[in-house]
Amino acid sequence: MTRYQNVLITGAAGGVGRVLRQALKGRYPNLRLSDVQPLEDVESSEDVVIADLSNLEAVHQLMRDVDAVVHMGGISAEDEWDALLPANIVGTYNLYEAARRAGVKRVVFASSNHVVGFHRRTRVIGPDEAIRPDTRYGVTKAFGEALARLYADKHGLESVCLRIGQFRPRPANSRMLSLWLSPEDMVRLVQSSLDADNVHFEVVYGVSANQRGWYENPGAVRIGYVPQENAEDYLTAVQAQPDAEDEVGRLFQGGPFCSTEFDGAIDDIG
Ligand code: 15L
Repeated sequence: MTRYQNVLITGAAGGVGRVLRQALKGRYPNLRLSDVQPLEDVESSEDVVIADLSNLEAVHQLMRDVDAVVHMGGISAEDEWDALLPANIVGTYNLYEAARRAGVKRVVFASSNHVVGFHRRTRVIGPDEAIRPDTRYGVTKAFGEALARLYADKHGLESVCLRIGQFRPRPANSRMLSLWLSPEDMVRLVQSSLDADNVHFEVVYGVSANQRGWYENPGAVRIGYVPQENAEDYLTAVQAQPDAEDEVGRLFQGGPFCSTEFDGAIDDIG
């Protein structure tokens, strides 16, 4: 028996969204799928709503009768501020505000490892470590986490913020030996986030059980997320890949996101 009857997935046409669309079908009696882009191969039984999250009125419509939201919508990489502002800042605000007004119980928010990307790879960090965004994109995800905390504390709207590592079918480079999140573990993570009891606000690192992981993950234990896959099982294939990391990227957890537009001083980044 699942906790929620009516679950909304935003960003349902994206890479993660497509996997969740299939995996959560049938598990939650009424699944609403939304994206700004059209979805492929829509079945007559699917409840699909095309909506731009930067339009508050559209988000209110989207939220009708919803119990829980899996918010995967928005831009998922570094971009110009003019693009990130409506998609990730205004869109996430609209989502939380509409959820509050609609009486939604829980939001699962797709945050990112790029909230903490400027921590060095020699460190193991937990959810309470200082945020160190490595991009404007990372800043928008930190904003989303702050918003989630505000709505949890002020309005009792529960949130699980997933600092997703690298979601890929298989690990394909050395950074993924620490950050890989397999599709099957992604599904486990979202199901645990939706089904867990006693959630107020959690930050959970969204990674598989990687031997070289960089995270302490007490939130994962609290929500009952038990990853099953380990990037180390693909070590030979990863080592066969050319090393494409640059001087900045190889030092920091955020990798190439740290290198983008970098003109700082490496030694000043503690
Ligand atoms: C992210 O946050 C992105 O959404 C994803 O596409 C990857 O690029 C990943 O980070 C990464 O760290 O490589």
